[in-house]
Amino acid sequence: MAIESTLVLVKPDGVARGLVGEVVGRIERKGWRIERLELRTLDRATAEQHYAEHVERPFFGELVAFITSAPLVAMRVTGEGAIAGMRTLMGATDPLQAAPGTIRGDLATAIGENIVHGSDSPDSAERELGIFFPA
Ligand code: 3AN
Repeated sequence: MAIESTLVLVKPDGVARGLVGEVVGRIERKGWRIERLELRTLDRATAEQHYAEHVERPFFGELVAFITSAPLVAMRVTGEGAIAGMRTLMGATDPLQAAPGTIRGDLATAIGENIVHGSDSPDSAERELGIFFPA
């Protein structure tokens, strides 16, 4: 497995619930490195660019409204197998299906407020890191 970088977001629900430390702690204890970390409120254009693959989905408007509603924490996380590994640490998209021990399985109940985002492939990671942390 290669050293990879992925984009992780603690979404507005996670920040509002005081779960930034919990998510950061799990990433650090896993052994990955946090190379960039920023608290910011997304503007609409950036949010639409980030979620471009979901533009046709019925929940797109809701998704953009939510992600721009309050500050989030964006991170560049780097380490062995970090892209797929972060998805495992997060758990399934629907927190009620997510395994215990995962972030979503332990800490969330609603699919629209599932605390974290992590890039789902090397291509997504490159695209999303370019949006949040352009060189
Ligand atoms: P993941 O975040 O696990 O990669 P995606 O990419 O399928 O999941 O969905 C992106 C985000 O869209 C999810 N994190 C979730 O907040 C939201 N979402 C996904 N499916 C639904 C749905 N059926 N209703 C409302 N929001 C959804």
